[in-house]
Amino acid sequence: MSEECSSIKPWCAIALLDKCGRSIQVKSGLSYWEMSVCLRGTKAHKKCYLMSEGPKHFHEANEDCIAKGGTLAIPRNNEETNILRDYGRKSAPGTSEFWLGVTDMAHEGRFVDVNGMALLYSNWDRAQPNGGKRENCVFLSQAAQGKWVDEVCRTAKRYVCEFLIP
Ligand SMILES: [Ca+2]
Repeated sequence: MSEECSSIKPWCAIALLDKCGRSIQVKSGLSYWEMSVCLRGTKAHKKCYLMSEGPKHFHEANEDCIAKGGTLAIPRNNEETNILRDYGRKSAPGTSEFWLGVTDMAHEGRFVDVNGMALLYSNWDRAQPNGGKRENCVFLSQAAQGKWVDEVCRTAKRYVCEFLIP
């Protein structure tokens, strides 16, 4: 396990695998493949998604993910949306809504990710966003097949953090 993974992100690690995918010890002279894995949560390409323990307001959820070395989850394409939905169903059964790292707090109507970057992918539900200045945070709706809905930020919801892995 790398220093960075063990100290900052205890749920990600570099596994040393042989060509058959078996975990092996590091020995000098032995060839191996490095592979990123998620010890907790689930993997989507170069990120891990991790479900929160409980519900929080958007700002608290955002702070919690940052404190853990990640951000609120930002699905970047339909494949990531599907991975996130499957993971949400398994890790938080019965939870239909969880916060994503998408907001229009800074400029009403201009939704960006929590890093302040423009969105190259969005997945709005029909007639969304519709909350105007009152609703500046975004949740994923399992009931609406993973579509996005804007919502009052001071609503307590479960959330998923994402962690970029090596
Ligand atoms: Ca808004």
